[in-house]
Amino acid sequence: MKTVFCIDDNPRYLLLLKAAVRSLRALHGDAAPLLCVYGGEDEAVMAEVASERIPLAHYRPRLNRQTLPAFTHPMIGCFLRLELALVPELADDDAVLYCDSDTFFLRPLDALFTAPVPAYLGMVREATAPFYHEHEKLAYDFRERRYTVAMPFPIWTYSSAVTLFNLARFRRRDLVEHFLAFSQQNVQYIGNLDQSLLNYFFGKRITRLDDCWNRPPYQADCLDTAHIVHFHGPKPWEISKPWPGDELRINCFREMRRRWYELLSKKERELAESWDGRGPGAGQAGNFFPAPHEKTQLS
Ligand SMILES: [Mn+2]
Repeated sequence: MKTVFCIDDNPRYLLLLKAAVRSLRALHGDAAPLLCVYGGEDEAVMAEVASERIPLAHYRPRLNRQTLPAFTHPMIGCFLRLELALVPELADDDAVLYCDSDTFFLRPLDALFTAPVPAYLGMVREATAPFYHEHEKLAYDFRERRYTVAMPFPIWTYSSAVTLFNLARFRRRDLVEHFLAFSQQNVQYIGNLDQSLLNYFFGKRITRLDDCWNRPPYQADCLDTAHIVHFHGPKPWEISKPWPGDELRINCFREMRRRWYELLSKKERELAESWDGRGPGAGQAGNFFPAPHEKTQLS
């Protein structure tokens, strides 16, 4: 099964991607199947991805600056993962493992790749309480018919940072087209962008994956149990700036940061260190997106 990453033009994503891919190759060999889906137009980014020998799919997403409202534009790259079933380079793949670029691989992925593919998609639950949304249902129009999606109350939040997509299922009976119509017409009602769209549309059809497949460094058991580490919240270089909300640089953060830096060259380390304390910047990789209905959301 391919491991798939999505990036846009933020240089921070590019460095995160390189580290993630190096950690994947360290565990699964140089020939580990993977793909980087790129939603931008910058030749320099494409050249850098190629120099790391990462197969690239240059894809123009349907959910883009023309079709989505302005408030989503700083984080527009997060929607790319929702369209993987339409990416031509994945046309022969029935299932893929999508990973955020702010992940890296600590232990092998075999158990995930050999398990039955989820009916729709598989994700890990976030360590937050279930909640009720102010909207009981959301609706969308598709091919001149109106459809209603009941919110899966109580809503458990699954993290979209690591998502095992059953692409064959998404392509059947226009499911991906329905989902994109729902996404485009409801993005203004949801709390946390791509993640809420997946959580609300698929709801109870989401297959829960074991926590080891998406473990944040601030969890005490991250070092002992994680197969995939996810820098949920502060990114590895963010050590001096106070983090809004809860302090998340605890438990395994320092150790995971150390291991992540080990994946970089000296020049790359200096580049990452230069980002500390510089603030989020446009299209930042360390999104902090305040959600109206959910507790602090961290990408
Ligand atoms: Mn993330």
